[in-house]
Amino acid sequence: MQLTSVELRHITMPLRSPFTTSFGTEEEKIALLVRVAGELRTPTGTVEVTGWGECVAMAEPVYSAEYLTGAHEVLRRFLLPAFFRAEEVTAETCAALGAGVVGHPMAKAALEMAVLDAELTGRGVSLAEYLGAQRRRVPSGVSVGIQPSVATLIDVVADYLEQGYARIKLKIQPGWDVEPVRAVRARFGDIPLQVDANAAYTLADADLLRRLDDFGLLLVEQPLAHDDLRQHAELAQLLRTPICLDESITSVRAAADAIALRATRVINIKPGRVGGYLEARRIHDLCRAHGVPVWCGGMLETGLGRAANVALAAMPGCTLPGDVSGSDRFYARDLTEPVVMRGGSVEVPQAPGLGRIPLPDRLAEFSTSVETVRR
Ligand code: OSB
Ligand code: MG
Repeated sequence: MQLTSVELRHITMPLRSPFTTSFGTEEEKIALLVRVAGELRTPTGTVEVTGWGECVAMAEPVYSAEYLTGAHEVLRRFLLPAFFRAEEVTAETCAALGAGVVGHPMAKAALEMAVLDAELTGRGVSLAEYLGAQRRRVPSGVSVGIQPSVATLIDVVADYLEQGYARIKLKIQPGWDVEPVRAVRARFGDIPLQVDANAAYTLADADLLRRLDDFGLLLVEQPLAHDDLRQHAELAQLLRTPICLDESITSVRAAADAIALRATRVINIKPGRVGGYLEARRIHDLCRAHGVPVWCGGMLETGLGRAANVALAAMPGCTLPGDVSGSDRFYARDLTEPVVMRGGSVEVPQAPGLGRIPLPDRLAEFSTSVETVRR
């Protein structure tokens, strides 16, 4: 397609409850939506198409170096001019068009997602079909933030288990690790359980982390810093619990290095963190070839990104439940028709494109600013 205009829209949505990790507390969801418009050449002529992307950069650079207004700036000043200069933009050429910009995978991913949505919608193909996803439903895991007390945690986990969630992930940090895990195991028995440290430990904490081995966890996610690949490899020698990397896996090359170094036995794929769904698919394929289980991570996406993640989670190598919970885990009212978790799973969207579009009234309600950039 040839791009004619791109809208950069900021939205703010209330969260049902604050979400606390080792890097801070989210009180509300702030997102940057990218809407591309262009002309798509098809065998029967040229059609006008539009597509939506969601940037998962957080308001502050606490999970990765990117942050939302920075992503907006990179898109407006550097990526969009390069994309507007191109005669032809396809999802497959987005990475090359953005290659002159170092880093900023979340900004790039949002733009690629919008181009992909426009193309797939124009051709009547669903993202699931495009990715080669095979399942109609995927198991739904839930990420549980750090709670004010163990008693509260038990209530929160009990509620998610009652709703049917297929796997529980507990956020941990120094001072909130062995005790909450022990309490959840003691209360709920042999449920599928894993933990996520968001890089809050160092190798000096190996003895403490080894105590988690007593609890039969599926995995421990990103215990050490994002650039501590070698240290993760050393830690892996000391733990029985499989290490799963999240923040460290920024590309298919990083994934290959982590596997080769034996720094990770499982990989969390987040399309935003790796520059888009195409790189996400390459990581999936690499891991599958190496017998490394993968699962789809989450970044508190609105229904737009959530539906797209469900399609990724339906790929054959995603053999562990992802952080693809129902919309109502975070939002009383989502931006789109909700993603619904029922009986521990969510349905893979089959509609053309991402499978969801913003509801016009919700979009108007949640929007805080819109900038339109033209060719
Ligand atoms: O580390 O997986 C993470 C949310 C924001 C930033 C980082 C992470 C998370 C989650 C997933 O834990 C939450 C979700 O979208 O379900
Ligand atoms: Mg994580």
